[in-house]
Amino acid sequence: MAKTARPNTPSKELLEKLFTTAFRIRNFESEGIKLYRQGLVRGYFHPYLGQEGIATGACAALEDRDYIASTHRGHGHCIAQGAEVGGMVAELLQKETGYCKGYGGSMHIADISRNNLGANGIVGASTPLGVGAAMASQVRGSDAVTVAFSTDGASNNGTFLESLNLAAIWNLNFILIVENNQYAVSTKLEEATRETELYKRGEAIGVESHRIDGNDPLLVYETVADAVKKCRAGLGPILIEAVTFRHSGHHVNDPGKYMPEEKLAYYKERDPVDRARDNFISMGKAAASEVEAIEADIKAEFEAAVDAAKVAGEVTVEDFQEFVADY
Ligand SMILES: Cc1ncc(C[n+]2csc(CCOP(=O)(O)OP(=O)(O)O)c2C)c(N)n1
Ligand SMILES: [Mg+2]
Repeated sequence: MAKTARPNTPSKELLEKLFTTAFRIRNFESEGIKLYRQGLVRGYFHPYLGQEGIATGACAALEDRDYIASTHRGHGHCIAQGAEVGGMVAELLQKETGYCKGYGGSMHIADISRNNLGANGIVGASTPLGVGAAMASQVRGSDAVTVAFSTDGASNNGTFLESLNLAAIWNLNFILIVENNQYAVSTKLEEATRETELYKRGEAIGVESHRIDGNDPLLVYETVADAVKKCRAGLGPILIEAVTFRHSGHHVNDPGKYMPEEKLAYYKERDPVDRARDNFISMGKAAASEVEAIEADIKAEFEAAVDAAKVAGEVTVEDFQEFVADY
């Protein structure tokens, strides 16, 4: 079950990183939604608001050689893995300077240069994709670890267990993080399964599994750091169920009326971004001026990204044909 012990005193550097990443994701999502409302973003947009602690903590525990595979709610994973906000905003605005030259949009941002295998629209796909990457690392003789971010909805999907089982029998360096936000669109988890403690799915097939508070970025970091160490020592794979809740509906056009107000209030009181900020101030002894400067820089970074994307070139069908031919 949940781990609460704090193995080491976190460094100020780590606390700053966690706060900076969590705030950058929060700002990207809040401001991105405004761009969507202005009609500048086409397609879907699934906000990661409320879940920032998971991507933030997990990716902070990884080294450059490690991989991630993401979901349809992927902006946070991408940012936490170090992506350029400029390329992400340009992708949302379908500009040629975007990560996928504007052809992918919100649900397909991949950043191969940082070993981010990308977001995708197929619920549950991150698990087999991640297991494939972990297998490739093993074949190459690398100790790289792959983290697949997955979801409560995907946990009832066949590939979830099939892939995790393969990772287990092959002893892959694979960490499956199940972001249990308790809903798949408007379907409550307890309507989708009898067993709502999802870490037990891993235990059932002999995989070390944990259930933690996903709204605590430091706890996520510590749990994933420990899992990474175990994987590199040949003790993988490991499943981590991170319990959380979205702050909004399934996507930007879903008002989320089915989400109980009391529950939303409960999770908002345990806001992961506020927790990262509080930790930075209390444990990291950060001054208010340091926090304000970080927030101002991140806001300015996003605004500059929007300005640049607005004047960047639009993609064309001819470019698309050439782009596809290149690959
Ligand atoms: C294989 C597959 N089935 C169905 C869908 C339609 N769909 C899109 S999102 C979603 C629910 C997602 O819920 P969950 O997996 O818990 O992720 P969350 O949105 O909560 O992050 C569904 C069913 C899909 N994209 N892919
Ligand atoms: Mg869900």
